[in-house]
Amino acid sequence: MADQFKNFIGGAWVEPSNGQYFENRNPAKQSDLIGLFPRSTREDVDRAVAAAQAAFPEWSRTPAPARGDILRRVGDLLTERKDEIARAATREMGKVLTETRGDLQEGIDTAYYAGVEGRRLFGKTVPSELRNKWAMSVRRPIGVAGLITPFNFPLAIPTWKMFPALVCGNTVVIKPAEDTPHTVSLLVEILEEAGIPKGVVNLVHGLGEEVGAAMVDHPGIPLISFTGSTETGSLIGAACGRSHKRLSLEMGGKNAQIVMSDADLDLALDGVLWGAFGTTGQRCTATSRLLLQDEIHDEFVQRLIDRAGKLTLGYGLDDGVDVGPLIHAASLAKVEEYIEVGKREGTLALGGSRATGEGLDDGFFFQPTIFTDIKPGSRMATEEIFGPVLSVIRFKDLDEAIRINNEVKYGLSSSIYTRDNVASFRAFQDLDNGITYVNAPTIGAEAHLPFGGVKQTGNGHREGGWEVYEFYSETKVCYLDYSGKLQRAQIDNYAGAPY
Ligand code: UN1
Repeated sequence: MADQFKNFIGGAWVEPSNGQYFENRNPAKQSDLIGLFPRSTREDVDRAVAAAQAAFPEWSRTPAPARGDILRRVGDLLTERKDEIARAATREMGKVLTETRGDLQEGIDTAYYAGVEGRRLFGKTVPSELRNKWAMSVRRPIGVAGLITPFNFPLAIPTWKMFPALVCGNTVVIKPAEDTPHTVSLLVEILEEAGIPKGVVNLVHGLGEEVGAAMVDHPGIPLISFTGSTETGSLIGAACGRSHKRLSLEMGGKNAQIVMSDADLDLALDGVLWGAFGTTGQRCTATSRLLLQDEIHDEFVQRLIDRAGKLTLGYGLDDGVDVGPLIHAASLAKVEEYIEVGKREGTLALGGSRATGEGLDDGFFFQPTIFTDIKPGSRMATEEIFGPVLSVIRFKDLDEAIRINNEVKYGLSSSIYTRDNVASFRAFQDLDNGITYVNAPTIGAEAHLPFGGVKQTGNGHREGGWEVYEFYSETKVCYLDYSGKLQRAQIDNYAGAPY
């Protein structure tokens, strides 16, 4: 009998109101059933929101440094259980253990950053234009934060959203991806152990179109943070626009690594292998376009094919494995569709098929795949695939590379390999992305810097770093007039002035 997991509402682990569950299986070994998770409904969301609303007055008045203290304890507990939770994350998500350990570390970094931020949460004090009057701004919590998180960073992304929300004094309802519910259950266990008060964090498992939709529609949730596809983000954006909810969207990417002919090619090769095939290409920051300058194109492609062809596929908990499976059958089917598009639009230079053989047949494995001769503007050059598929595009000079990089609707990350300072600064200035790396791949954002993209990757907000604290709090401006008389701004201070 498989383990049956629960929701966490109002400080108690509870069954879903309808008694329904869904299966969570290992994407590398479909016969491995991890557990049954609640297939919750609107009623469960209602209960979670009610619990979060009830906890809000006390939590929002708890001093921010005390809220931060709980998150420091969460950081300590995550550190103690890092390996165990990383293993659970690999089992349900598929990426290799080194990567899930990195995922855990990103959560730990986020916890300690948030812990300290509880002692900052700066407002501003500025001079008033009037005598004997004080003017300043402070940050206030908003209410119940609704968090909807994806499968690809099963621990880090929930922490990016939850910890800043909590430090700012909000209470939380979280719905993790249905592919990776176990990791977030373990995170919530840790929050409970660290002493988070009842109702401050509520976990509702279920499907996006059921639980996620109920959260987006819920009048008791004034703020939604979502990471996932641009298509789903558009639906959420429309719904939140109608009800004037505060919304942070972090969505698709079509990230390019540019290699100039003067680059350290060994370094650029390591970078693209990690950027394109790490996490099986399932990062919003994954490298899905490789832009090569004419002079080095042929040599680089050859070396890349040699190296990529040697990557070892397998179960992420086994030693020596470089690349895990795709997350589920629908993702495999989507990648297979793009292989057909790629064959029409370019030349298949490596891979292109489902990976089979010993240890692979029971999972959603796909060969690292490279297409060359891809033209800017084509589907392979512009659409997000979210799998181990790399499109190689040739360019003549930096201006052309910049133009190609920018010719997509997304704008998350970009990378350039060069030894030329001028090219580096041109890249910082002209590439239309939220993040640009020089001599490093398109992945690898650090928890203490703002994370997010321009154009249709996002809606102007950032996660991580110092900026996310603005998203999770509202500015309140406070004036105190101790002059003892009515002072009219803009009027009395200019009375009698010659201008
Ligand atoms: C994502 O791509 O979905 O920069 C998040 C990175 C990670 C976070 C990625 N630190 O690749």
